[in-house]
Amino acid sequence: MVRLVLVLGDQLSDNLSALRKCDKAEDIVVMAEVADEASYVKHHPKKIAFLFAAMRKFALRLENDGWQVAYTKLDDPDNAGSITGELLRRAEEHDAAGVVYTEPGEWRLIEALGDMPLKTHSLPDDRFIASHDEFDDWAEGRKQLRMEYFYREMRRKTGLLMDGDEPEGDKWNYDHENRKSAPDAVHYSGPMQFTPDDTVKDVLDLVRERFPSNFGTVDNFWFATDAGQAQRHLTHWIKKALPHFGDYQDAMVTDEPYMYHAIVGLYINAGLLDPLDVCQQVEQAYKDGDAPLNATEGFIRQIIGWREYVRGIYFREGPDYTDNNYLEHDRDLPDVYWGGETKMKCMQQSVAQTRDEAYAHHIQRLMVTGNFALLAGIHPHQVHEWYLAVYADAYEWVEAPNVIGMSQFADGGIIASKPYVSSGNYIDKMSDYCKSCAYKVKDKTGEDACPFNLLYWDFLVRHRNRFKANPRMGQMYATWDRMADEKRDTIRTEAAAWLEKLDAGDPV
Ligand code: FAD
Ligand code: DLZ
Ligand code: SF4
Repeated sequence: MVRLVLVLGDQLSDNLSALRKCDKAEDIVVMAEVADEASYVKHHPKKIAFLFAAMRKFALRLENDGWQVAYTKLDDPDNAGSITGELLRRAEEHDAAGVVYTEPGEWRLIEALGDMPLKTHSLPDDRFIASHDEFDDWAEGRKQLRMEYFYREMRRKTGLLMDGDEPEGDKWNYDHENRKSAPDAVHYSGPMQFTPDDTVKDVLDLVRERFPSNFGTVDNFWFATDAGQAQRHLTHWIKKALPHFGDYQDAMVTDEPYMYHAIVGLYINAGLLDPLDVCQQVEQAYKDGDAPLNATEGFIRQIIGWREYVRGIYFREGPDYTDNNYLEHDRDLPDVYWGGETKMKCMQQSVAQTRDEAYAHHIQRLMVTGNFALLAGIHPHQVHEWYLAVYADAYEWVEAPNVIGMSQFADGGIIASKPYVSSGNYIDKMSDYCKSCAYKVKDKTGEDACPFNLLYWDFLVRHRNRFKANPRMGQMYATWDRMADEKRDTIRTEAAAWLEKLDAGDPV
């Protein structure tokens, strides 16, 4: 009897386990643009357009390869509105025996598929390097789940940058070479851009019409929307930007949204690029003498280290992970995250490029928008929903550990050994933003004082009981204790007044 093969919007890979399991002569692929997936958060219009266009092209690719594909467009009058609704409709239509699918990247959907009144067969998503069992075996019995040690296992498993049993260059990690501050100029014109073809144009019209009030725009859409384009972009980046990726990985420059970053997260996460293959191509550039070791190792660590590690945490921690709120933060996400007026140049830059491109690089996400949310005490679930909505590469399995764990410390330290907080000093060191900011980064108090300076101390003092015993934070508390009483009072009073303005919706 015929089986349905579900292919989700972020499963657009030829070697997907569900496709491998089934028979193109007999079984039917089901793909559907559905309101439920498009609106469980208010996704950025470019993210929706990217996925719908890539889904439509992938469906065509499967058909050309001999598959029968039942594809439902968003505006199809018979569209059931949800993945499970579409599967039930298609099962009846084709009198199907059941559904085969590759495990989705979100508990919400895993649970919904498991509850369906249909025979289901879930297969592991083996596009990842570590299986759930491998991650759990590694994690079992460890007091701290630090990424670095997991990463070394992944190096051994993949053989990437290995010289026998030893790491290439005798060191596992070259991170200390990857912290150069903002360069005067960026010598890379950014990711390869693709002119919308007819498929993309149709989708852009649909998204404009159906999601007019979502934060962001589809104007100037240039993303790759099939595997061939994504590979062309990757080849271009390896040649033009990889050599500088390491050096300026943490740097931020005004009106340079991409720096030397790869802009491959959206393509890998949707299945257009394979993570191991990407790393092997990058390793080859190093072997050919075209990229230095610090850049190559730094990049490969992000993918086989961080990417695999956060996925492991997401599935290990279970569906309630996104409810964590260890620091009991309860402030509403302020308007500045939706483009509200602000004098803070770092926030303005990071949010504006997020609105325009559905992209911000790691340090902007962690040390600008994430840092600000943490210092200001914003409810982590609201922060999580913002990140899940606004970035083209965001799916819960990767976004939630980065936001709830790494950025907001809402999981109480499963991922991070201390909260990623900093005063304006760090942003000043790593960017040129402060030079043209209305606030003064050197001012610790006073009308023009950088809000990160005020909020940094306020955060530490508010949470002193939680962090005072953390050996990595002792020095910060010692500095606070050495300050004159009067200065400490001023900082706290001014921080409270600044937060009051934020809450009142006044431009900050
Ligand atoms: P590059 O900087 O060029 O890095 C290369 C690749 O390494 C990325 O494409 C990605 O696949 C991987 N990578 C790097 N860092 C991480 C990380 N911390 N976790 C997982 N993979 C990583 N990444 C997402 O893919 N989706 C998200 O929703 C997401 N949300 C984030 C939220 C916060 C608060 C933070 C701090 C980080 C988040 N990241 C997320 C990780 C990282 O910021 C993005 O992967 C990266 O910015 C994507 O841009 P890029 O492709 O240019 O990456
Ligand atoms: C993110 C997304 C969106 C916006 N729309 C769809 C869709 O219409 N159909 C679909 O199959 N997938 C979509 N996705 C991706 C899913 O939300 C994703 O598969 C789950 O969140 C699991 O990662
Ligand atoms: Fe951001 Fe403060 Fe620098 Fe302004 S002075 S850009 S608010 S860190």
